Amino acid sequence: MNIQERLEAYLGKPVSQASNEEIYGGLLTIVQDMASEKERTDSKKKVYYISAEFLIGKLLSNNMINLGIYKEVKEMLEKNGKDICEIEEIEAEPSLGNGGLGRLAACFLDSMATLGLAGDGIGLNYHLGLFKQEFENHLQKETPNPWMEEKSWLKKTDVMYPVDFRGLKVNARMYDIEVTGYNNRTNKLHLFDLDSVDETIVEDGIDFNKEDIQKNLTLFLYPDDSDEQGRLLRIYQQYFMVSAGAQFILDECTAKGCNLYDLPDYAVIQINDTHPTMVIPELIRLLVARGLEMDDAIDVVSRTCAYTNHTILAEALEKWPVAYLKKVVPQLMPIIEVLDDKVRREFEDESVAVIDRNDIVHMAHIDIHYGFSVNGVAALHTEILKNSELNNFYRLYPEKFNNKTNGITFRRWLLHCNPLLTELLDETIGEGYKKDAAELEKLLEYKDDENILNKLLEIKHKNKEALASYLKETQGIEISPDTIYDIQVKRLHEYKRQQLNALYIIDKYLEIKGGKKPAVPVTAIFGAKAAPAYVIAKDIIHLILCLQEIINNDPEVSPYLKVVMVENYNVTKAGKLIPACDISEQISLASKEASGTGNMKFMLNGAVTLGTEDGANVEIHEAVGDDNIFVFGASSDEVIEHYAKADYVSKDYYEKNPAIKEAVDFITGEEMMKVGCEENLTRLKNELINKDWFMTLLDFDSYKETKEKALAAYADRRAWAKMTLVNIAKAGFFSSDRTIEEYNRDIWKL
Ligand code: 26Q
Repeated sequence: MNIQERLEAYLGKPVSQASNEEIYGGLLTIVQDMASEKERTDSKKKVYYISAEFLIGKLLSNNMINLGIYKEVKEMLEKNGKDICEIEEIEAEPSLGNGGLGRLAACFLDSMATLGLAGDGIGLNYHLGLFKQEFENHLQKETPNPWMEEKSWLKKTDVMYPVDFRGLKVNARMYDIEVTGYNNRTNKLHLFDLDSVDETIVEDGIDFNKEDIQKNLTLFLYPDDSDEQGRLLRIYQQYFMVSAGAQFILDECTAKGCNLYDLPDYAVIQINDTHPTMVIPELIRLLVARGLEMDDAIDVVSRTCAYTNHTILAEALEKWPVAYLKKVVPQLMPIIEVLDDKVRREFEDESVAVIDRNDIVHMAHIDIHYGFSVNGVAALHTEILKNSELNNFYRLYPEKFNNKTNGITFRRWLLHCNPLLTELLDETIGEGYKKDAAELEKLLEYKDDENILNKLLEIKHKNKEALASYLKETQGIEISPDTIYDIQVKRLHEYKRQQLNALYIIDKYLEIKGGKKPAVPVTAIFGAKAAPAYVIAKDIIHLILCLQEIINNDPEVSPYLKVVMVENYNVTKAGKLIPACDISEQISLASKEASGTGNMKFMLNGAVTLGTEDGANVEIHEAVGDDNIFVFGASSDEVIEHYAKADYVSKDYYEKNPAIKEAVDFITGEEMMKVGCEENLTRLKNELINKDWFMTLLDFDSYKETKEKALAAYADRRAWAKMTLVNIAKAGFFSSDRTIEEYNRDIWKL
């Protein structure tokens, strides 16, 4: 049976007479069947990538690409008067992650399956993904984000594990999602859930009763900061995940003949940041319960677990009060005490203790002492871990530390989201790059080829047109594809400095008002969710929305400058924004962005980076050379020194630099007060003048100067096309296939 016959057999009618919903349902079933008919990757040793987040995004098209049927389905639908894009729209996005860390986990699953490595994901089946963002009165409003519909990718299994909390026993049920590799076998993503979760307890917005664990355990994915009660619930979630996960791992391994002492020959557990760290004491507990001596159990687990660090922001390193752990998982405390004791007997240094003098458990310290590998996610990040943030540990265990620069899956971030560019690449350099990303370099041979350069410009223009119509349809905002699309999309955080971009926009607005018109008009596009409890981040969103209102409605300015804040930025929207981008804004304060992965997606799609020497930007800079990137700002060494000396005073910049003063004052000026909220804007302005922890004003001049250079460079279309080409050609290193090969070579050794 071909696909059409298969689909019609399912539908019981011709494709041409079926609704988009029916076709979606049919395709989902067929793809699921095809995936489960595929052979599973298998080997004695297996990776368990355990993570509180898997930001997998919509799966239909991705799976069809990986199974090699996308083109056939697309053409079959066309023949029957149907549009594959409209069918994609039906699928709800599983937003089971906050941002970079969760999306990385999803890219890694794709690459492990593609490379034929036995590697399963273990996580949680949140009923509601990261909140949906709506804009109301220029403010972010959060609403629930359900994704599990009648037809979804989840397969309910009969696999259940008991999980004990203080005074409460529950059962974790395993759900599976098939992970298809590109032209290869499949792996699985195992998501644990509780049968008793009750979605009706969600009240107004995203509030809910936090007491009844049976009803709310896997109800929500936690946005990256929350209140007291929320934090307690995080411990419940984390333990639920690791306890069920650990039991599952032990079951699988013993079924393959593992005698528990040889667990490291059967399993390697990659711990994605500290969220799953309790898997270490939990595994030890389970091994002891199965008859191992404590010391043997600790030794076995220490040779099985490896830890990835994704952040150097001190406030993001998880620390749990002993009192909390006692309240939720008292059975782990004796083990954590033994782990602390061993460390204290071996090392005098208080700073490497597991439990500190204030009775706080440092989760990362457990990972480092009791795991065999510690990795950072970009070269600079790993150096900072070794030389400052985790230096005390590096001196104890230099051999454990290694770098694994992040990557992205080209199947989603090129083949799926940019079919025009994919086609051009296929015609120009062949299809080898789809399995061996380094082959993209073949494109360099064409860097003076007029024909290819023109085609790159044409493709970008078409992608910009497509984005313009999408934004018109979804948000009623009109933008012109003949302007420069300057895009900053990522979570909203002060360190990522959307506020720096906003200050530049104010400065530009004032210049245009003063009669200085830019040579090429610019469209500044943002997309960002702020954690609901993160006040200043929400104020920054408010600022951008007010600027959008003022600037787009000013007939004097809007022909030269427009601002768009895309609502509810998620994986799906990323797929539409990234291929249309000219300038990729990667402007975090140097030393703060561990890696970034959006920077890689933009580069791969032919955008030119405007960025600081931070995270993987440093490696992008190295790859493309000085001529194909715009770099600005204080270096990470300078920034680290400012923090050490505490000598950065933002007020000095505000008072001594008239352009800065004017832009900052504008935040609470007359125009803004007409559309915005005084409380929010005043708070934000004061924050910038009196604190500015992430040194926005320090980098303002250098940002402005470099951004002007980038905008001017755009005018020379041929030279710009060449920069675009070099960026695409050099993006191969940033394939997650390369990253995963390195994990396997250095850590997993499958
Ligand atoms: C912590 C406590 C309570 C609730 C939530 C959290 C929480 C959740 C998510 C803390 C952190 C995160 C996410 C962190 C993250 O996404 N880090 C990013 O990881 C990317 C992949 O390595 C990097 O590219 C980014 O630089 C890094 O910011």
